[in-house]
Order: sequence, then C-alpha cells, then structure tokens
Amino acid sequence: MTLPIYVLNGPTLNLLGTREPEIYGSMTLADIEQAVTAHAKTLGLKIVFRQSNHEGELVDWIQEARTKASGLIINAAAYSHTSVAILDALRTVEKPIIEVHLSNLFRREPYRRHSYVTDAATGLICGLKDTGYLLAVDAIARLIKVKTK
Ligand code: CA2
Repeated sequence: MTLPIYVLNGPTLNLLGTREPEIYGSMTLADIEQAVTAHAKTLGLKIVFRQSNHEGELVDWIQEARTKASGLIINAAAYSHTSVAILDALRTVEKPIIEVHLSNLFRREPYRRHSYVTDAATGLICGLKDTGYLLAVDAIARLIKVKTK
C-alpha cells in the first residue's frame, strides 16, 4: 500500500481566505485541504494535511514524514525564508519534496526571493495560488511511479 502524501503548512496559513486574496487567493486552508484530498483520491493516493504556526512542530512532522509518507508537499510560509532547522529536517527525508507557495515569490519583496526549503526540495511551484497544491500532488504521483517502476 502506498503511504500518504504529507502536506505541511506553516505560520498564518490558517488565516487564508480572510485577507489579501489578490496575493494568496480566496480559498481557505480547509478549502485547499478538501480539494487536495479529492484530487489525490482520483490518483489512488491519501493525504495527511496539517498546519502549524510553530517551527518545532513542523520539524517534528517532517521527521514523521521520513517513515510515514511517500512524499512531502510543504508551504513553510515565512519560515521558508528563515529556517535552517526546517532545511536540516527536510534534508533527512529521502522522498520527493515539492515546495509550494501560493504567491509568486519572485514578483514580491526581495527578502522573499530566497527560500531555505528550495535547497532540499525536488521541485518548486509558486504563484499559482491553490492550483499549486494540486500540481504538487500530480508531481509526487509521477515521481513515486518513476521510482517504483
Ligand atoms: O505565497 C505563499 O504561499 C507564502 O508562503 C505565504 C507566506 C509568506 O510569508 C511567504 O513569503 C509566501 C505568508 C502566509 C500568510 O498567510 C496569510 C493568510 C491570510 C492573510 C494574510 C496572509
């Protein structure tokens, strides 16, 4: 049986849909979870979807994903730009890792252009709002198949 894909979300993403829809879209995180879970189901895959405002909790979940996930989708939000702890944890995950950002980091403030997560990620999707999460599921599905063939 294929292990679930972990989808981890960082600080303040729990407030999605309440402000700045032009940057982040108008869906709530619960809407995104529902869409991602339904899409994964069409591919025969399961999703574990979580959000935390706490760096250490995200690190714990990344460590959990090492043995319990088939792949990892991560939007570490502001921690992407600051957290060597999250980078170190991601470097221990020997599974496909897709970094997702709702907004296009390269059209925003210069401090958002660097992400520590990118150093450990298999690939990066940004600027496509909620669609980025769905494409990340597709990417992991393909990467897992390539690996298991
Ligand atoms: O574009 C993304 O997905 C980000 O990861 C979102 C982070 C930001 O720090 C990154 O640079 C890019 C911020 C998430 C804040 O979420 C909000 C939710 C509701 C209202 C305003 C912000």
